[in-house]
Amino acid sequence: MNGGEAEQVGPVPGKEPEARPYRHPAAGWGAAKAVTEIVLRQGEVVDGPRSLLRMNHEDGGFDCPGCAWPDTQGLHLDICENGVKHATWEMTRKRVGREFFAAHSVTELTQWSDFALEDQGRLTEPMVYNAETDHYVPIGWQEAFELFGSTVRALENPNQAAFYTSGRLGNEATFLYQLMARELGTNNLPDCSNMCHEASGRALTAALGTGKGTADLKDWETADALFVMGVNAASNAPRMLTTLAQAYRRGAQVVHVNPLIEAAAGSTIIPHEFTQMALLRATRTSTLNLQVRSGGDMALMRGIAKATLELAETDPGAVDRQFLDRYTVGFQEYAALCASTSWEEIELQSGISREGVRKAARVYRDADRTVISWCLGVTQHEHGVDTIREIVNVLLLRGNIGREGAGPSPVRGHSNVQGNRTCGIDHRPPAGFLDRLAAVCGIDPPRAPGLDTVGVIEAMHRGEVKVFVGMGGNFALAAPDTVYTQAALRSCELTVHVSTKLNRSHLVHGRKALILPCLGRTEKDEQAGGLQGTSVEDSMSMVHLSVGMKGPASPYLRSEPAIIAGLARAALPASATPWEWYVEDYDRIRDTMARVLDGFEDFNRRVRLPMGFRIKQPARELVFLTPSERAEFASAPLPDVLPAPGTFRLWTMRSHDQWNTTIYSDDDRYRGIKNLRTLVFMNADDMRELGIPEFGPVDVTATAKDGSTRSLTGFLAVPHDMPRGCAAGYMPEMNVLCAITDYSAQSDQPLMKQLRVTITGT
Ligand SMILES: Nc1nc2c(c(=O)[nH]1)N[C@H]1C(S)=C(S)[C@@H](COP(=O)(O)OP(=O)(O)OC[C@H]3O[C@@H](n4cnc5c(=O)[nH]c(N)nc54)[C@H](O)[C@@H]3O)O[C@H]1N2
Ligand SMILES: Nc1nc2c(c(=O)[nH]1)N[C@H]1C(S)=C(S)[C@@H](COP(=O)(O)OP(=O)(O)OC[C@H]3O[C@@H](n4cnc5c(=O)[nH]c(N)nc54)[C@H](O)[C@@H]3O)O[C@H]1N2
Ligand SMILES: [Mo]
Repeated sequence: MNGGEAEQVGPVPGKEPEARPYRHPAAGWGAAKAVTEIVLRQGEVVDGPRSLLRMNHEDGGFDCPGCAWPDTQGLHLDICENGVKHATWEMTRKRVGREFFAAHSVTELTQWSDFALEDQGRLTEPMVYNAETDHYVPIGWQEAFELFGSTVRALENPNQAAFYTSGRLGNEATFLYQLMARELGTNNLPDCSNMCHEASGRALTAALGTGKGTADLKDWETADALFVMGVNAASNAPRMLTTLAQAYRRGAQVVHVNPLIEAAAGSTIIPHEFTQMALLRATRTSTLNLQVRSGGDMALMRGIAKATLELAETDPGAVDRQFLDRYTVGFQEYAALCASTSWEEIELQSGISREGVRKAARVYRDADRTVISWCLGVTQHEHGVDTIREIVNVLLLRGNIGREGAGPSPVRGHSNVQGNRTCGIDHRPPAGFLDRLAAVCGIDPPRAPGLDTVGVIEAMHRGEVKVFVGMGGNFALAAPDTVYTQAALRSCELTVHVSTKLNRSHLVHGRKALILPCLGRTEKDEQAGGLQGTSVEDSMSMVHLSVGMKGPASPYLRSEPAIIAGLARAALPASATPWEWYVEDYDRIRDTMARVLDGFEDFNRRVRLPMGFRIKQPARELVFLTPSERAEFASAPLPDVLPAPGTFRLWTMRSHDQWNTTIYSDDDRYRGIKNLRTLVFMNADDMRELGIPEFGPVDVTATAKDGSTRSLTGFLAVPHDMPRGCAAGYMPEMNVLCAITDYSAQSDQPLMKQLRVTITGT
């Protein structure tokens, strides 16, 4: 698409919305067809496919910039439809250069759809906002750095700056970025993880003394039971489908817990099994589906624990007494809590009958080894931390930790979001990390906690944060409370975005604004010391090197480490940190990281091993870095998750055809939706009761914790198989509904899966 003909997101004029149940296996030919269309649309007929064959290789090539699912050894075609979409989106031949910005004012561009903005192609050179003409105009790299440097140097204190990270950033750039922030004197390091797995980190740290899951892909491949909770795997972690299908074939149990029966809870055609593809032969990816109510996961887990403990009265093998005695604390209290939680309460709060809960408990009891995994359906709730601790309680009962085929396994989002945290993106950094950073890097890092995503938005609003740097991502759209967040960004003195593509955040800018275009992960990164690779960490703590294959989209692009070094030198002219020297050869950054970060010893050698290396995890070795030095049971009360009469619990989620704020089309294939994003999924009985017909227009009004309301009008209601009292729709269109004050007291995560709404026909 070109010029001003913005494509509408939402009901498309002339295109009829469709909603039909999807009755086919996930992946397979539908996915293959979608891949072909995407590749052709991006004009990548020649380089695209050849580069894709180098994705996720064990002996080089680049890491898929899509999700954080780990790579499989020896499998050279383990790529998925959505990974391909994601990589080709970056490899497009379209360019958005200075002529484009000269032709369109910022005010004009704000009228464009988000799809149209990103669809202009790759950014090619640094741009600065000119307030007099309301256009972005070219600026040299050095001048751009100096604009940042002089603005930061003029701040009254460093906490007036904030440094956001989107989870794509490689480890080496991550390390330099946090070093710059801390050398400046602030821990204001909000990141996208504040919106996705903050709850997981907090719960696992409290229970097990590690912020990450302990299970790896081998464990998934050897477990007797896999629980998959609150994740739409077929769209958001598609390579998990292969693991689930293989689990089913070897006779393992696969239990899906989700208010929706998502495509992964059916069957799949494994994409690299060519005979399966040819014969359209599908393998099941589920043995049990439990349609919990929104927020009902904790009650379900409590029920599984209760049933397991009941079994243990006559079946001594139901719980692992030795493990409990040797490695845990708090079991007696938890057992008493399970006994005193009534079945009625468990049924009511989970939305699952006691027979259903007992069935799941039976699966759990009969499995020697169990992995429980989860994603946003569990984390983005008020009680996300308590729910994950309840998951760990269940695992502890049967000693499902510290051995093969078992353990907790959060499914992370962005391809390096886990690595970002490991390498120092943390607004609440542990003292030990800061001590080592101080000793090795010779800086005096601030000790006071910094601001997270929600905190930064509020501080910008109050005028306390004046410089916002976005290292990737699309903060203006991804963050909650769109109107409030955008006003906050506009009140800044300077906004800086390091990006590959044009997006909304560039248009919602401060008084001064920079767009700094960077190399993508698919591109060659040449520095003085030769071709550089950068490392990433997947969902399962495997760290490996990613090396780009393609020539850069423009000769003026710089790598993320180089851009950070330029910004740092300008803001800290007298810094003793060898910024320029680091950028010449990333091995030098890695050598420093090896001295600062736990588990990164001998980093440069180990990262070059065929599959990289796994960061050692104490909890995996049954060493628990908790106050009691044991795994700790939690005994939290069950929250009341029932919607008040007349209201719904609404969650926001992704369609199959989007990557967070990047929307590829208005379709959501596995949920049977075509040509529609401004929709609300509802239970058919709820719609009938409210007199709302299929595709009937509705108003959705959310009431925040503080009583304030936010509305969307003219969304179309679509009946879907889901529990009553639940409703769902797409992010980021629905982010306006999520008040800035609505974040979890346990994790500070915005309640993106727990909006209290009324829905009325119009
Ligand atoms: N193609 C693609 N891949 C992606 C992304 C993308 O946008 N596109 N985003 C990446 C990122 S950053 C992340 S964090 C992950 C997100 O991966 P997901 O967590 O799959 O993301 P969502 O689309 O928000 O889907 C949430 C799921 O939770 C379910 N759910 C909602 N409420 C509840 C509940 O109360 N209990 C339970 N058990 N389930 C519930 C929803 O029905 C839905 O299936 O995916 C990553 N991968
Ligand atoms: N309502 C609601 N809101 C949500 C969520 C939800 O479930 N519901 N989910 C939340 C979650 S889990 C997340 S992770 C956030 C996502 O929040 P973000 O990570 O901030 O958003 P993305 O859409 O992933 O960012 C896309 C942009 O990243 C830039 N980009 C792409 N590749 C690169 C690269 O290699 N380098 C750099 N520097 N830039 C690049 C491009 O310019 C692109 O426009 O959204 C959150 N918002
Ligand atoms: Mo995420």
